[in-house]
Amino acid sequence: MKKPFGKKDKAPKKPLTVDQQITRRNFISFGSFIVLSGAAYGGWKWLYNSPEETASVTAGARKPLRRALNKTELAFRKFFSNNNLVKTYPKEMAAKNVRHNSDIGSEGKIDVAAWSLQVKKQSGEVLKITLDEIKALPKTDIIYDFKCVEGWDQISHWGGVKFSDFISHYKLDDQTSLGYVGMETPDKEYYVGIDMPSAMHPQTLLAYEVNEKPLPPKHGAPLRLIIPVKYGIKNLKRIGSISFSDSRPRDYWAEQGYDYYSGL
Ligand SMILES: Nc1nc2c(c(=O)[nH]1)N[C@H]1C(S)=C(S)[C@@H](COP(=O)(O)O)O[C@H]1N2
Ligand SMILES: [Mo]
Repeated sequence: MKKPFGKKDKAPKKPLTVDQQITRRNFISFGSFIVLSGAAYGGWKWLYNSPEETASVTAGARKPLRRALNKTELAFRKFFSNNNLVKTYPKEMAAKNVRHNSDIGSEGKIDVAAWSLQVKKQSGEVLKITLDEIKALPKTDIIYDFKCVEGWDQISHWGGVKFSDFISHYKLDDQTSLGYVGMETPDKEYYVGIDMPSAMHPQTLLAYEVNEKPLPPKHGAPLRLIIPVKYGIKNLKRIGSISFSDSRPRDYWAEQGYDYYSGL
C-alpha cells in the first residue's frame, strides 16, 4: 500500500483534525493582526508626535510626511516627459454640466474689458496682455479627465492657447530656463507655483473656453490654467499675473499642508 505522506522511513505525521486546523489558522491570523496593528499604531503615533515642518513655501505638514512628499516629487520628476500625454477623449464624452468647485480669489463677476494679464519677467519688465490678443493666438482644445484631490473627477472640454505657444509668441523663451512659474488671481487671494517642465507640457493651456463657450465666472473667466498633469488645485481660475523664478513661488494649498508638486 502507498503511504499518503512523508518519506519512507519516517512515521507519518498524524494529520490535524479539521478543528485543530481551524484553531491553528485562527491563531496565525489573529496573531498577525495584532502584530500588524501594533506596527500601524506605532507608525501613526511616531508621525503624530513628529515635529511640524518650519512654515515657509510649504507648511502645515509633519516633517517626515513632507520629506516623503518631496522624495516622491523627485522620483516623479525623473519620469516626467513631454512625450507622455494625458489620456484624451472624444468630444461627446465631455460633461455638459461641468462641475464647479471653490472660488477663492475668483468670486463674483469680473469686468473682462478692464482685465489684462500681467506677465512679470525676471528682469522686472511687465507685459500687459488683453484677452483679444490671447484669443488671436493659435487655439488648442483638450478633452480629458479633470481630477480634484477631494476625490472627484470628470471628463471636461477646455479651449485656449498652449502655454508653450504663448511663451514663444511673447518671446519669453529665456524665462523658461528658470525652475518655476507662479500664477496669482488679480486680488492675490489664490496663487499657485508650477514647476517649469509641467508648465511647458504640450497639454498645458491658458484656457478661455469650456465646451466651446467663453468661460463663465465660476470656471475662471476670463482666463484660467488647465494643466492636465496636475490635480485640480493647481488649475488656477481667473489668472491675474504670471511670473517666473528659480525658487518655488508661493502656493495656496502647499501652505495648508498639501503636496507642492501635486502631479498626476
Ligand atoms: N482662483 C481659484 N482657482 C481655483 C480654485 C479656487 O478656489 N480659486 N480651486 C481649485 C480647485 S481645488 C479645483 S478642483 C478647480 C475647480 O475648477 P472648476 O470649478 O472649474 O471645476 O479649480 C481650482 N482653481
Ligand atoms: Mo480641487
